Amino acid sequence: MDDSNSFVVVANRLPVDMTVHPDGSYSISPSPGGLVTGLSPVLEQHRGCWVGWPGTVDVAPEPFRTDTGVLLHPVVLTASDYEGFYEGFSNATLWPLFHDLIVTPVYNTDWWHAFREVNLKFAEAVSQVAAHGATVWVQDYQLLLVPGILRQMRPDLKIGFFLHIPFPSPDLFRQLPWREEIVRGMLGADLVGFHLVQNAENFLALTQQVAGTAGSHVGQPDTLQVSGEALVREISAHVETADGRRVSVGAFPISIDVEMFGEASKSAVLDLLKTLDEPETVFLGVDRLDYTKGILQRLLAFEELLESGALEADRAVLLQVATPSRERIDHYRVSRSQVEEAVGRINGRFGRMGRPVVHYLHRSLSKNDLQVLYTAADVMLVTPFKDGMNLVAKEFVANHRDGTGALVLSEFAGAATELTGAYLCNPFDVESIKRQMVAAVHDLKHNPESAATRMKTNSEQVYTHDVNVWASSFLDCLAQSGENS
Ligand code: ADQ
Repeated sequence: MDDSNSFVVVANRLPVDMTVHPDGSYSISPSPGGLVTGLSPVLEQHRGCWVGWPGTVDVAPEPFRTDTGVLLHPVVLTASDYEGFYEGFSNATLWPLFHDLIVTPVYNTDWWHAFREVNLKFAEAVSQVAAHGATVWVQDYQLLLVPGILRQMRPDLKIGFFLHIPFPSPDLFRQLPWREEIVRGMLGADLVGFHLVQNAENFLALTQQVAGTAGSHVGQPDTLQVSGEALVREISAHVETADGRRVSVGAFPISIDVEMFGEASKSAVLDLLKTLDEPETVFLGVDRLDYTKGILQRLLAFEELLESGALEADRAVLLQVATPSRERIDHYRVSRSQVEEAVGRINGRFGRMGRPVVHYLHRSLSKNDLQVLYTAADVMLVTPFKDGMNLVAKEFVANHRDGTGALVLSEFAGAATELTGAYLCNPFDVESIKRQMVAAVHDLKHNPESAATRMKTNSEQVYTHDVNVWASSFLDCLAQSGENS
């Protein structure tokens, strides 16, 4: 067997998009997203193998190796798997539930059955490719049942699970009609990892509350110990499962590959600023178009600041890049039309011919183009209602290691626990976003030293805690898990 298979990552999506052409041929291109951004460098280093869905229904290419040496093992999903498992249970049940009910989750038994079936498919695919005793790293909320299924199929494997989105408080999680099955699925892992201590604590509390894994079945977890300075890494507590295994639980805040986000080419930045008519202040938003990201709220804040005269339409522009996402789900369609209506309205009210105040792109950009935007921006707006971490915030600050620029960041983004030099706002309160936008612009203009100190604090944090620190702290902890059972 290929020695890559001693390290296997399994995620809903492969790090590529596959497009099938009318003549039956297909093409493959890299696909953006937080998970891909976080994991690609790690797999490239390990020359590991990635099991996942290639993004087209009913067909999948044979396993193949990427240019960077990662072996990709596609899993075939049918159109009905996609609807029930992905659009349904993953994104209309779990996603809103885990993001604190920003929209109401739908509980649908058919979707749950599809979720179970597809988790079984993924587990079977891993079971076929993983070498004896391999380390398997299961990613994210779409595969919550995979650790439990794999544990039964392949007790020889070392299994880690990492959740990329928030883990809600037990009071919310207990709404889920299939809560016991999900918790038991997660406890199939040797190590369950979250971004934040709060997420890990929610999970630990839940294991004691949910019938079937609680009380007599599960021992008291250890208290989470914080090791290191203000921030939490490599902390862990343990849960004893009904079958007497010891599952470690910890917090591992994900980060970025800083090498990829140095400053952009000066001439490309100057060209962009010229195209924008040399504004005094460039605000920037970069998100998947998702209702959790608070894009509309930041547009409203910008609009109100123009209306009140706190910002001048001749001097400020807002660039908003929104990657198309989950477009067949109602709430995503509604979000998109609200955002696009607001962009049109604001430009109608405050733009001039040839000089819009909001520049809006609804598409993915290359890392190079993103870098140009990050470097050109004065104030980055990251205003999610809830976000596991938010890598965009970290990418922006990595780009401003020289201390230029300012970050306005939601206090409900996981990144807020680490980026202590950000201008923190409450995205549910448009006044709060406005206040912090104004404070950031004011400091950049009138208090540049303080602004630079704040930005350097942020970038220092990201440069000293990059994606390699995240991956190696999780994998070291996984290697040690079970040793003291
Ligand atoms: P996401 O919700 O996708 O990730 P985020 O962490 O911001 O959110 O990652 C988005 C990634 O996609 C970034 O690397 C960004 O550069 C890229 N991206 C966004 N818009 C783009 C565009 N228009 N063109 C090209 N690239 C674009 C989920 C969780 C987060 C968590 C990550 C990682 O929701 O909370 O931080 O996983 O764990």
